[in-house]
Amino acid sequence: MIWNEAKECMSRDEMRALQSARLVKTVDRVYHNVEYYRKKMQALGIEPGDIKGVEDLHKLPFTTKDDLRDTYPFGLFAVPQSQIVRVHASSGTTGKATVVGYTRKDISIWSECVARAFSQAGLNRDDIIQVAYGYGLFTGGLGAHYGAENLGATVVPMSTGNTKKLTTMMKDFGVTAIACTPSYLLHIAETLEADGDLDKIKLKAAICGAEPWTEQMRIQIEEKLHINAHDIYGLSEIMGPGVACDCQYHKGLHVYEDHFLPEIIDPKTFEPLGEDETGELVFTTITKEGIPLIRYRTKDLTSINYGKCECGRTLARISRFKGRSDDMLIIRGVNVFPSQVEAALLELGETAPYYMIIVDRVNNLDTLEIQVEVGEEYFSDKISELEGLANRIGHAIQQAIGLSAKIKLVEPKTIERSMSKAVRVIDKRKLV
Ligand code: DLL
Repeated sequence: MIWNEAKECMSRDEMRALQSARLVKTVDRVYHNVEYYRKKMQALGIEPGDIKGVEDLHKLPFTTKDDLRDTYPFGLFAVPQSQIVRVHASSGTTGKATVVGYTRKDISIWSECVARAFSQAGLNRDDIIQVAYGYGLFTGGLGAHYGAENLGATVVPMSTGNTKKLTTMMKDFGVTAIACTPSYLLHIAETLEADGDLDKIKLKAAICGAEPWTEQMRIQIEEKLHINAHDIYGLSEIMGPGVACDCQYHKGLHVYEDHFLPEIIDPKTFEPLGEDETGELVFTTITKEGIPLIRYRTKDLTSINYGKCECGRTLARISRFKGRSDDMLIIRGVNVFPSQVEAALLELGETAPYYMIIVDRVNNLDTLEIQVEVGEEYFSDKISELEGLANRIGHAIQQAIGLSAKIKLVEPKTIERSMSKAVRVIDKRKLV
């Protein structure tokens, strides 16, 4: 079923016309209602009338997380506070949190977008969806919750924190779908397996996101749990989960372009890039009332494709994320993405999917250690094979990232399990 066929299957010309009309309104709204944007546009000599459609998008200034911090907490809101019915905030590792506000209409559009994503995962009102993203200021829990309700499904609002209770309810309630981070789902699968419960569940789909994961990991989850695993993307600044999601063909994530106008730019020159070229994803929200953002730089690296999908949708598709322009590690002058290490480990297929990348600097030289969890048997009857396995991993990683790494194999459950976003990199160089 296509949730909103009228919007998801329109021709490129129709979509562009809709986006243009909505962009013009948005620019007018932020110019008149948000002093910060008005000043930014005036500094560039732009007036709302200069923006006649999508073709003029490049004239507009970018917005970054710093702009949200500079106007903390409500400085970019475009409506009076009395019209804001909810705020969320992203955890932000440095500085102040970035705060976003939603009007009643924003919440309604958000829940429709998430419902579209769930419907792309084959779910409908007959499903029982366990939401195991964190509830609270993070957009994951409430975003998925409202979307599942909008779909008409039965929601089990688990949040994170009690995996045993979650698996018990999953069995007892006959839960058919789960929404959580991919790393948490792996932990849930591990718990089910340890308790001998894998064949006692009715799960058929998972809608995972909020952190980077690889296609190999998605397939591993599917095989372990005998389900379909979908990739859902979003960010609090733009809305939360439900900005894009993949369909049953898993050939990219459909962007709900009737609400979020995407661009791919070169993160160094800021020049727009063409179809299928990898660069930084930038969004302009074209229906948001609470905090409309113009050309928001997500720092997420991906490419975009405008071809029609096998599912029938014409919505642009973004490819699986290649990381963030700011989580890229530079080790001994080489650019390294944590997802490359993960892909190499999973491809090798001899270890658990838990790893930690530790970067340090000794005598002005970068060091790279990768800790990987291996099966218990390597610490008992297969102990003589430990060294061989470490060598194979070292070789696979060298092939993947072009750098040698010290491989430290650790016992099961050594690496901390995450219930939200997994921390997979410790860069000690930054702590000095
Ligand atoms: O993580 C919203 C969300 C909740 C998305 C639940 C999906 C599911 P933030 O906390 O603002 O919002 O973090 C946004 O997380 O810029 C990406 O770097 C990363 N991210 C989110 N989804 C994916 C994904 C939520 N599917 C940041 N793949 C984004 C890779 C993702 N990275």
